Amino acid sequence: MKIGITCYPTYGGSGAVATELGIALAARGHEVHFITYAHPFRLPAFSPRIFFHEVAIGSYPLFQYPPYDLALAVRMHEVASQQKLDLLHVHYAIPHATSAWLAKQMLREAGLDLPVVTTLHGTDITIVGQDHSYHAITKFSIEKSDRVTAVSDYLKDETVRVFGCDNCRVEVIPNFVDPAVFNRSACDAALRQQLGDGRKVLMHISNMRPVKRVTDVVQVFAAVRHEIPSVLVMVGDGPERQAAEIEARRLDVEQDVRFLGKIDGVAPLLASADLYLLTTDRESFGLSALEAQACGVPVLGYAVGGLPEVVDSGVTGHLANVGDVVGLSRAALDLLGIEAHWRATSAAATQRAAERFATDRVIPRYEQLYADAVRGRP
Ligand code: GMT
Repeated sequence: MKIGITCYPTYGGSGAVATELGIALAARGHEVHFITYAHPFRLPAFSPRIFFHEVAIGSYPLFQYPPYDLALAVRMHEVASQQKLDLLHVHYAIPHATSAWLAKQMLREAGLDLPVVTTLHGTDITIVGQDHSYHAITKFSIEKSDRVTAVSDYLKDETVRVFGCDNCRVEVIPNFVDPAVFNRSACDAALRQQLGDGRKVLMHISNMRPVKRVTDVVQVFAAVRHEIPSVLVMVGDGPERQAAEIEARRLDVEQDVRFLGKIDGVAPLLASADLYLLTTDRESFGLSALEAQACGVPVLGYAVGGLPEVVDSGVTGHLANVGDVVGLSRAALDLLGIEAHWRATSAAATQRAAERFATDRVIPRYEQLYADAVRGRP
């Protein structure tokens, strides 16, 4: 098939999933066309059967806010007709599902039907879509999509609850991971040595928005650091990075916290970690938690949103109530302090990731969905 994919190209889970999906589809023989304003961060410079179409956003003195959603719709329309796309798959509803609907209407004028698949990822439903300024258009765009998927049962339920969609059948297709890439045994021992100097390595990866509660990560680390020689490796960047830095200074652990900034290839980093911390207060899935588990890294986080669908608390990690830093610290100390406990949890994490979320298990579900959408099957 010829598949158009639109996503945010910037550092974050929805862009990562969309890009990994495109790469996996191309590896299975499909032709994939990315349509977005910049090269997606996880996309290699060249891959067979993968093309990138940049969206140019015209400026004009009247435009205090240049209308990206319109420029995107124009580019979608152009790429779909020139490349004869079979289908458009948009990731993150706002504004991508709306632009896709516009492009679909424009193509209809030329007698073409372009099925649109929308994948809901998280804050497009749990935060931004609930903002009054976007609520009605988000609901409309979801209802007008030919197929809608959500990355967890939690997100599906939230979508129905928040939008009360009349016509939105949401299929849950979870995020996925390639166990050959996110693989602890492929870990570079030198990198591990460099990150931890023989100390335990705790890790967090995110775009550090307020929802991630990164100061909780630092607080858990400080409690661990008090008992066990360890370092905290913070990957990514965002508005809350400074708060995390200030918290590290306040707790007098700044010399043991390393901020690496945005790094695309996180597999070797995760494979060097001993514990992964994800303290979001409403994670719809937690892609980085899945990638950590695939690398045999036990995950500590909060038992909210879709994270319990990814992390089996007590088996592949530990989930506490939101804000229970003490509970997470205790769980971290138990895991790091008892070698046999860590080994069993690490093995269970790898197994769960491979058995439930391996790329080869999940991608055929998208292929089936696409085939049904193109055939117009319900
Ligand atoms: O929704 C967001 O916060 C942004 C989004 C992204 O683009 O980074 O992340 C969401 O999508 C990921 C991929 O499906 C999920 O793994 C994340 O859990 C989800 N983030 C949240 O729900 C906070």
